[in-house]
Amino acid sequence: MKCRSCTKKAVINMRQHKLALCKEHYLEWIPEQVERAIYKYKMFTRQEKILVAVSGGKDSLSLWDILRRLEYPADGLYIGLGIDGGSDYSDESHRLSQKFADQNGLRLHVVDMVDTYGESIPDLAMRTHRGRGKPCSVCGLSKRHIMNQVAHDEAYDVLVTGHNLDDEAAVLFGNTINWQGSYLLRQAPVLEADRPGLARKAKPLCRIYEREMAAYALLRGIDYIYEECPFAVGSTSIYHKELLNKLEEDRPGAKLNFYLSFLQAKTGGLFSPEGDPDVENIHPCPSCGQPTSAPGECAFCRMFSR
Ligand code: Q46
Ligand code: ZN
Ligand code: ZN
Repeated sequence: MKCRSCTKKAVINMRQHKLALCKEHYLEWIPEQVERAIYKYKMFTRQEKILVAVSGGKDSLSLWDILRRLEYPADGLYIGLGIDGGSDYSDESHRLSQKFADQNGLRLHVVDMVDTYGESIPDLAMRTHRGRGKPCSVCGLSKRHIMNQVAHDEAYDVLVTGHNLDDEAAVLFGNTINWQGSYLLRQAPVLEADRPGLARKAKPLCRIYEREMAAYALLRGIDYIYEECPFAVGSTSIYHKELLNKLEEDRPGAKLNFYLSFLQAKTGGLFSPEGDPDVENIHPCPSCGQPTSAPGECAFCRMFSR
């Protein structure tokens, strides 16, 4: 297969976009897509102070790389969770985050749970008995708290995370099958800092497939941690990702469509019927008298008056 932009051999075929690209054009295409999302959702500008949460994984390190290439000045924040899991998960992810920062002359803030709060995430979970043996709720809570704290103390305008489309679609799927109304309302590519002490949050990779991010990291030669956090194994969100991958296999683009249609529905007033143009414009059809939101005659009458 050939690259769509030149005649070289394509390194990736994205069925969902009907697009195949060579290495060179792919490495240009990804930052362009990210730039578009930053602009479209008004995430941040080059004049603002940006803090990227990095975990040592492919998404966050690639995001940092992309922001740098797009000339957005961004510092990093690494949170040491103290998770070992037999593979020194935390130490290794710290090492790779620091290595990336050093290689690129970037500033990395490091907050270590044990050094700063005296307890690792697994120990904290054991002591507080939250989450029945799984430390994820304690972990999520701590990460949110620390990210906000650093953003506030160091006066960053925006806190940026490497959530990709697969992450966002899985969260959306979970929230939808449980009809978590308030979570659905708050799920967005950018969340304004609507309370004092909270930073604006943005997810510039929200429209990029996980597979596309893995290809980017690989082709850019970014050294990242391959293992997932040992506590992620068997999680509901991974199960939801697998379900969505099955859907995507049969219907390329289904994941992207699921997420983007949700965003569109939200702006269109899905959660507030007052703002819904379909509800607001209802009037009796001048021919048959049935209520309709179509301009002029209802769709049925229009069909017969043609
Ligand atoms: S929440 Fe849970 Fe993750 Fe924390 S304990 Fe690991 S899997 S890192 S995104
Ligand atoms: Zn090409
Ligand atoms: Zn507090």
